[in-house]
Amino acid sequence: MTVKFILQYPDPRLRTRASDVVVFDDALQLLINDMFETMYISGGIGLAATQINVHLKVIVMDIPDGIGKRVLINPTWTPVTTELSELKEGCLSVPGYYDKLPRYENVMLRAQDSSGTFFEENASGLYALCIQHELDHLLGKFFIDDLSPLRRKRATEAMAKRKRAERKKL
Ligand code: QAP
Ligand code: CO
Repeated sequence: MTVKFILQYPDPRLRTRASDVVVFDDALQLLINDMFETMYISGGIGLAATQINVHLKVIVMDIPDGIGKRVLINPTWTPVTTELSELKEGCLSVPGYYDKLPRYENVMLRAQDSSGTFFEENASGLYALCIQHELDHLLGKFFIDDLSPLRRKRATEAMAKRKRAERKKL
């Protein structure tokens, strides 16, 4: 297993739209393993292949609160209720920045597992939020895109501060 480099906002490669997975082979299994390894080392709960510069519809998650590990291939979701969530979200590609966005509290997930079998699942709370966040990555979208200019400025400043701190370490 290999820990991959996670692209950092505003890397333009994060804007790439992912393609469907059509072959469920050993290479896909290797990619999934590397994604879990990369996510765990970085202390994340969700990672989209886009973030390691692989532009396929593959997401891994390990959600606390009893949900656990998930592999989502070619996923889609639809809202189940109009209720919105109030949770803060973060992103391994924008470390150190957390914010609340309007997200659905309940969604229906439809995806394939690592062997290509379709499954459907009702998701709520943190799991539903993570699905919506990670699916955005596959579309080349980003959780800070829709923020007000003021909050986006805060996010950009948090990233710049972190970059300065990293340079000092070298
Ligand atoms: C997406 O994000 C998510 O800033 C997954 O310094 C997050 O795993 C969906 C992380 C929250 C729903 C709720 C962020 C790690 C991890 C950071 C992550 C950081 C270290 C983010
Ligand atoms: Co993210």
